[in-house]
Amino acid sequence: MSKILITGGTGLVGSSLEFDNCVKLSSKDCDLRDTQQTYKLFESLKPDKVIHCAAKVGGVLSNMAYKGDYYHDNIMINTNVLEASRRVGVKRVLSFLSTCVFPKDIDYPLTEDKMHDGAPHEAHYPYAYAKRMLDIQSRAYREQYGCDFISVIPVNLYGPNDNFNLENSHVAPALIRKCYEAKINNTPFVVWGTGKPYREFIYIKDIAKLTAWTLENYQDKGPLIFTSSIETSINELVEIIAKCFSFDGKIVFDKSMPDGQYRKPSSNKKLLSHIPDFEFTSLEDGIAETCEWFQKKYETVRK
Ligand code: GFB
Repeated sequence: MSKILITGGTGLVGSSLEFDNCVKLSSKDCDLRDTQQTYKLFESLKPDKVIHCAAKVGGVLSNMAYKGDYYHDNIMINTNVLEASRRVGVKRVLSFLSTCVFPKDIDYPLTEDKMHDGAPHEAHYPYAYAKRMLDIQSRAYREQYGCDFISVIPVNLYGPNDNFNLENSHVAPALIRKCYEAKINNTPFVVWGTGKPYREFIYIKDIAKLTAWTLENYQDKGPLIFTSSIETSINELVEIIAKCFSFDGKIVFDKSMPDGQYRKPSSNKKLLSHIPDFEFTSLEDGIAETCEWFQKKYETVRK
């Protein structure tokens, strides 16, 4: 049976993945920014397959505040993980990118082949370029060494085990926490920006299923976008979350906070050409499950 190594094993994606004979790494096991530590670890574990989820991640404000860290940490982690995998002869690496890799000024919908066709949005360009290089490194290693390294591009993820920190989390976990706390403290529910931007969201349980399928079955060389292609405005997300907590208090839009990119609609044409009958969890159901989980685990969630 193949031994599967999951980097970022305690993060939102890594914790959702279940395989027999799998090792989940966290930053406590190894600092993947450190080349020698990474090589040593891969030499001792000698995995057959790697699912590379480890990254420095965060929401729009954190990406804007820590540009150097987002670039450095991600470019080091990615370079080290792919090179260590090549050195120990890993048979397949599946790396996670993000739809923020795509160019800012480009015809919509975003498709896999448009990744390098222009500059990414300025709010997250260091993270975006570091993630784009995963695609370049995978392609270069495939062409020079014959490595079977692929990548997937999920839209905005959410679900249990997310990071609920208000400064550096993504929008869904941030709004779940803010709405819940506004409800129990009888205070306003504060939303960043105008509420007008659109995002596509994907539930973490759908990501787990799609990842398992891709690791075993995907035979294409290029990246694959994971999305239902349904756009939701931040306003609509606010309403869904407010309904889950029966919140009927005041909702305030803090326009001093950034909106980030207005839209980034992406195509699931390629995904559905491989898995035509995949059933996505609706945003209403996924958010309801996440709110229920959050309420139960409130004292111990990552925040
Ligand atoms: O999820 P998010 O931080 O990142 O923000 P991006 C999405 C939208 O939600 C923005 C709004 O328009 C925010 O203004 N928003 C409203 C909030 N309230 C909040 C809040 O309390 N917290 C947060 N965080 N947002 C990230 C990239 O972009 O997407 C990353 O910066 C990564 O690099 C990630 O790719 C998936 O969708 O704008």
